[in-house]
This record gives sequence, C-alpha cells and structure tokens, in this order.
Amino acid sequence: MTRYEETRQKAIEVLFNNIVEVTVSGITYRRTVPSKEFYVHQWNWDSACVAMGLMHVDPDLAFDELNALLAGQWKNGMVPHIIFNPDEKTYFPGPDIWQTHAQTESDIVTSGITQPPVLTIALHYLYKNAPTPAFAQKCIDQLLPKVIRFHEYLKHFRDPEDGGLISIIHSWESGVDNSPCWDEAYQRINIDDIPQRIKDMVHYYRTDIKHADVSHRPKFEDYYRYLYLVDLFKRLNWDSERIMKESPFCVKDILFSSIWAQANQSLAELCGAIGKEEERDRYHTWAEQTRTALQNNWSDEYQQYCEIDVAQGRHEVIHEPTISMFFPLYAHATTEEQLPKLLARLTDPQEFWTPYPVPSTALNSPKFDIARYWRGPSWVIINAFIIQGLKKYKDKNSQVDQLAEHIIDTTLAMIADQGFSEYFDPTKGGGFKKGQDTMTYGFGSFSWTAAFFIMLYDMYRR
Ligand code: 2M8
Repeated sequence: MTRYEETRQKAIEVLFNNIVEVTVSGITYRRTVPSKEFYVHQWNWDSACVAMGLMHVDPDLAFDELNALLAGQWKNGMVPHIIFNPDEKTYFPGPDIWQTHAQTESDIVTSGITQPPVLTIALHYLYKNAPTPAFAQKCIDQLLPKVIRFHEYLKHFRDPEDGGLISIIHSWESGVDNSPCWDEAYQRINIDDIPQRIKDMVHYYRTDIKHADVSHRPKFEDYYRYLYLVDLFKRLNWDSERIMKESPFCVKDILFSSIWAQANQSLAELCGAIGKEEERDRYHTWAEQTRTALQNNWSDEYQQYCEIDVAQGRHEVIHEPTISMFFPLYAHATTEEQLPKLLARLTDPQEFWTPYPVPSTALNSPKFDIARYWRGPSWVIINAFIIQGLKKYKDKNSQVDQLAEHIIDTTLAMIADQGFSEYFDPTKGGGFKKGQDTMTYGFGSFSWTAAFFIMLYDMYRR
C-alpha cells in the first residue's frame, strides 16, 4: 500500500469513528460530528463536505448525512448551522442558549443561524455519482424539495434587495468565524455595552478553551460579541426579517455568496436532469446574477473582491486580505481581467504562497496570526474549494492548473505527514522537523480534513 493509500484508509477510519446515531421522537439519524474532541453535534457545511467524502466510501452513509442535516430544517426553510445531539452537553453555546424550539419542523433542536449552502453542491454530487437509479431517486424525492426550500429562504430573506449577494447576520454563518474580515463590523458592538450577564455566561460556560490551546481560538471579546448577537436574535423571536433590519452585524459575504452561486448552478443542473425546466432556469438565473454581482465587487483599488458591510442601511467596503477573495473562482465568476490579478496575490510568497498554502489571512497582514483559527492557519476545506475553483480556469490560463496541482500536492502531504487536524501552520513546510515542531492546530481527528483527503486523492491522484 502506498503512503497515500494508507492515509486514505486512516481517513475512512476517522470518518467512521465520528459517526453517531441520535434518536429524536423515535427516528434514528446517523450523522457525523466534526471532531469528537469538541464539536460533538452536526454542523451544516461540515456535513455537506463529509457527505461528498463518504460518497467515495459508502453512498448510504452519504445519504444519511444529508438526510439528518435536512431533518433540522426550520419552518421558514432555513437549514441551521448546528443540529444538536440532545444527549451531548459539553458544547457551548448549546440548545438552551439558542432556544429555537418553536422554529423547527420537528423536535430536533438546532442553532438559529445558517452556514454556506455546500449541502446543495453535495446533493448534486450524490445524484451525479449515484450507484443505482433508486439511490438517485431517493435523493430527488427526499432531499431535493428541502434543498429548494432552503434556497427560497436564502433568496427571500438574505438577498431582499435581489442584488445577488447574500447577507450574513453572524460571522458564524460565514464559517470563517473570526476572520479579520469581520473586525470592523464587530467594532460596532461596543464591548462596554454588552450586558454583564452575557459576559458572565461566556466566562462560565465557554468550553472550547478547556479542550484546546487558548492561543488557537477566538478571543473573549469575539465570544462576547458572538453571544450578544445570539441573545439579540433570540429577543427578536428568530424573526428573519427583523433580524436583517436590526442586527448590528449584517455583511454581504464574498465566500458565502460564491458558494451560493455554485449551489444555484448545481441546483439548476439537478433540476434540469430531472426535467424540471422552469426550476432549472430560475436557479440558473440566480447563479448568473450572483456571478455578475461578485464580478462587480472586484475592487481595482484593493485588488480583490470585497465584502460590504450593510448593517442598518450602511454600505461600507471591507477589504481584508483573506482567503475569501479566492472564492469567486469557485463560483466561476472571475473575469479574464480579474484572473491574473487574483493569481498574482495567490502566488505572492509575502501573501498567500507559503510552504503550506493557503493561509487564511495574508502573511504580511498585521492581522496574520499563525495559530489562531481563521486568522492565519491553512484549512483543508478552503484548499479544496480553491483547488476546484482554479481547475475551472485551467483552459484559460496555463499557470492555473500548475497552481491547483501544487496545492493538491501540499494539501495531501500536509495531511499524510501531520494527520487529520482542524487546521495547519502554513509556514513550516520543508523546515518542519518531525517530532520536534508542531504544525497542527485546533482539534484532531477532524471529519472534513479526512473527507477532503479522500476526495482530493480520488479525484486527482488515484
Ligand atoms: C467552527 O465554528 C464553530 C461555531 O460554528 C465553533 O468554533 O464553535 C468553524 O470552523 C466552522 O466553520 C465549522 O463549521 C465548525 C465545526 O467544524 O467549527
């Protein structure tokens, strides 16, 4: 067995070991947790990524993963970012903090915000790779209607201006929770104005730093703000319209919108494949609209795509140098003119072209932090999206395919050398001494790291 075959085998073990069975109202759901070391519930975009990885191993498990995720859908169509396991009490903030019981369609307990709609892309992946016609039909009958409702929710509530870009109302919705992108928007929530009861709650209940190195995790000020928003939304009775109007955090997110564009593309293809032409055209139009909006959000001044802070009627450009700027590649939105400019930043060793790319924040940014969560480390999920984004341009630009291939090599090597960590030091590379240096951060035996090893290996190296 080759080294990568062995790593693939270990990846399967990680995934199988992270599968849990949860019974709610007599129905048993089989689903994967991101890491048993801390993330003991089901997370939205993690599960979508895991489902794609599981598709290479056991399609029935892949189906169960998406089915369990969609079982937590709200009456208004939102698919929450966490589907809780009622038997697990360690994660903070848990169901008692969110109090969303009245919103779900079943007795399943969930958080009250969402995450990038990778799940549509995953559903399309399951359908395309279905082992039997019956499996494909099950995807259409049981999952597609729910995914369509999720898209209608996102369009109606998160793009009320119908401009193509999605607004997020909490940085947890972006998936890149404490990225420098959110710093300025969060400044609006003055720490002194946050009620003491929220700060006390964070100090008393916060569990992540009991399990992980405090220097790897978001700071206390971040958590105060995260929980302040949760508390506000709860007071607004989880009314999406009011939350959109009143939240002090509301940002047109490039990463989320890019995944949204591809999700609509996937949904259009799926609808087209089963003869739903009207739906196909509708979601295709949405995908196109978002691609155009992303293109228009390119800034020549900052040489990147920019988020826009739209909270309470604002329109302020955010231009932090983070991996979000590369996501329009995945949306297939990057124009011929924008492509070389974007690649110049990706391949700049002062910025993103480190020994183990792609750092979540540019190396030369004053906000780069080598170990802290989304402020510096390399993440396999991000690499996987950037690789697939670059691959969409391989016929347009000869350099692009080499870059994608390089990131595939470094990502697979990083995991084979270091294991299935949540995130990795982007800078060590060849200078890393086995047994002496550490390159891995966050929690271990991480599901999406394992899932993407399987996918990247099978798609590009097997
Ligand atoms: C991280 O986020 C959660 C909150 O949702 C946390 O830190 O407690 C992020 O990396 C997020 O993108 C991811 O989905 C989640 C589970 O892996 O962990």
